[in-house]
Amino acid sequence: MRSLIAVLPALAGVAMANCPYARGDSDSVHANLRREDGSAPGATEKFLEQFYENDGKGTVMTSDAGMPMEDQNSLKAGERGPTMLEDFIFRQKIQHFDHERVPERAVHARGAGAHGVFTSYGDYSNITAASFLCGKGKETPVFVRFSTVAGSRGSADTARDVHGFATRFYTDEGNFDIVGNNIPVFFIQDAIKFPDLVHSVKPNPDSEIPQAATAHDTAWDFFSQQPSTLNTLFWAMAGNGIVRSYRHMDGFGVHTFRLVTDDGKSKLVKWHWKTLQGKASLVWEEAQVAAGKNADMHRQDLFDSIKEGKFPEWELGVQIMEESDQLRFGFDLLDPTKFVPEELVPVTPIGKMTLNLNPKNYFAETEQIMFQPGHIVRGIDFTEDPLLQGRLFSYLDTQLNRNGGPNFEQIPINRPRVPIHNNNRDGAGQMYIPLNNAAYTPNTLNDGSPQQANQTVNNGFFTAPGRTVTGKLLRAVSSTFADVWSQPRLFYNSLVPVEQQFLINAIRFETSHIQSSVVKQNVVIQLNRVDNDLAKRVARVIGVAPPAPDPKFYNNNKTDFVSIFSKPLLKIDGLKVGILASVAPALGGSNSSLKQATMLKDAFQKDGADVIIVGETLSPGIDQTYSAADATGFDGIIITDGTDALFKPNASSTLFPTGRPGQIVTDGYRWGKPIGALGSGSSALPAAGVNQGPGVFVADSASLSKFVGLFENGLKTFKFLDRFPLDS
Ligand code: HDE
Repeated sequence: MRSLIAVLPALAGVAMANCPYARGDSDSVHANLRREDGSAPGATEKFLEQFYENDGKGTVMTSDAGMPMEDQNSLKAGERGPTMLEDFIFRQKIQHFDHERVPERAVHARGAGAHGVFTSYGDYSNITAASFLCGKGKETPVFVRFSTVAGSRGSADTARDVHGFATRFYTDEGNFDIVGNNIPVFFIQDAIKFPDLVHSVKPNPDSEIPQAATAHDTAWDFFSQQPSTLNTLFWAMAGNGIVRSYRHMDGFGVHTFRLVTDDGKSKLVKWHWKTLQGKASLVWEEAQVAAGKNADMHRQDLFDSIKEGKFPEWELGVQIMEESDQLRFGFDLLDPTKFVPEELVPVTPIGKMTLNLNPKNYFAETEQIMFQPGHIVRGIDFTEDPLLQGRLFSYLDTQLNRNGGPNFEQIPINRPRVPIHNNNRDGAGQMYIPLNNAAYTPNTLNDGSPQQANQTVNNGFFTAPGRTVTGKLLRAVSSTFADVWSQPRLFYNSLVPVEQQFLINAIRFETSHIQSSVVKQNVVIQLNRVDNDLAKRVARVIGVAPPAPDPKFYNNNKTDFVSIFSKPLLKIDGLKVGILASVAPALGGSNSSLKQATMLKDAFQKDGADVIIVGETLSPGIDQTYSAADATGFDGIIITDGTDALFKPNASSTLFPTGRPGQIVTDGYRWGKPIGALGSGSSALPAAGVNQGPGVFVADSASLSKFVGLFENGLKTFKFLDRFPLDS
């Protein structure tokens, strides 16, 4: 009795002390919920709160099984080892570490994601029964993951590539994913060719070179043997392949889908995400340098913008077409290598998406989100597009491979925001404790539950009732998919001359890496079916005979919706202005330069731009040194008054590599960025190779506010195209 009394308070004490160690302890979690930009937690945090682990502050280290312990030294036999097999603490820690990785995505391995909210502009029940679109102002939580395609998880963000734009809507009738890209077309017309496409663009099997690049023989061998790739290839070789940031690109569902009303009437649609920042792209050399200077450029841009409360936004729109329109436009709406020019079918905006919350843990959220085109909801349906049909298998299958078991929908980021009831059971990592012992349908022992749901009963998903499919079984491409050359030409015709030049330069760069003369020749044959001038300009550089025109392939069609460089940005939010100052008196620098830089910083920041003041040393007021700064980090560059000595060619100092400040200005100018110079700073321009002209803003220090206004317009123009020479 005595001993029991002695033990009980002790046990109670242990239990009390253990409380704060528990994962998800509520006080710490609430602290985690506070948003970095100061705004209130939204529906997403309220849902995820149950999964947030506390940050561990003030707690005691435990094993995974909850036992308080130390983990800094293994258990050894004697001071000088060896380690004991008995050391379960060592084994658990190392085993968990050994299994930290899951297979990276087979494609789209490199990416970044964010949470947000989608708001419907109206009640669209006249075209779809989808509940997230059935009310003006209706909000639905979303998670978006942007990506590149070919590179592995650690590859550089600015590799030239198609970009993924995958959106999960956590609707009140289940999860709906638009697993799209930033290009409205795809390389192939049948999913069975996807492994061929991917094997050809991935690094060579023997050397595993090159990383995240199509500039090699196998890719162009496939492209030229499979000309359905040409349309997507042209989009990717133009600015869409090297975007300024994820915020500055559009997204597309690519395939034609169906919207279906409650009473079963269907329309065909193409999904569009239109960036409300405006579209912007890098130039190739800039993208290449950025890959070395900041391989995380896009990931960082997204994370920082959201952290600073500059929430990126996109408008969701649909091109709405009738079932009878399938062959109306001169191509087949089931062919994913075709886009519908907006002149033919305008995009109807139906809602807005705002990304307003960064993940709290990259692996748990961004790495573990598992999208599927098969995540669909009532009111939306597939089409017979053979690429889409194949994707419906591939994504489900690949998630099983990545997760190692079938319960991946139970992972917090994948969980729907509605209760789940079905008879799927067991499997590795089952997170629920099912209580229904009649795990089959039909049953009487569980009152027939869970009940079935369909078009008329319980608001269930249903296939559009009007869909009919008949035909002989055959392995062949539809004859309605045959013309693969008109649309790359339409795309090419629609670019301004400098953009056409960029595209040609890109193809020249890529094809210059081809070793096989047969492949080079085949590439020129296909390019010539798009445009003879383009084919000749490429052929000249890669040593292939110039081809004769092949007019039966050519058209003069154009669309106004594909050029990137000819349109100004809509906002300057989150664009980076580098203000070059000098604080080292030995170089002629002074506090007045820093004072001016600070005044400029205030003015630009008020209008949404980010400002980085560059100086020789990280003294107060300086954000970055000349040792670290680079033109790839800035969308516009300004030289402050009194700093000209810094920009002399070969200006040297013990504080930065020789010539570095001037190189920043030279590169920024060559890459088309707005350049500003104040007061005597303007005398630095000629030495840096900057010619007066569009996008070069020179002012005296007395007219700062007018200068800021002009420079901000320059940021919106983004790239000054007259600086890029055209082939003569
Ligand atoms: Fe994908 N694709 N894909 N794809 N795809 C994958 O699924 C596949 C296609 C797209 O951020 C994989 O979860 C096949 C078109 C995005 O997590 C895989 C075919 C479009 C993402 C897969 C296509 C896409 C993927 C790899 C031809 C634009 C990243 C990991 C039929 C409409 C999603 C994964 C994320 C990812 C297969 C073609 C977009 C292997 C078989 C067309 C944005 O399942």
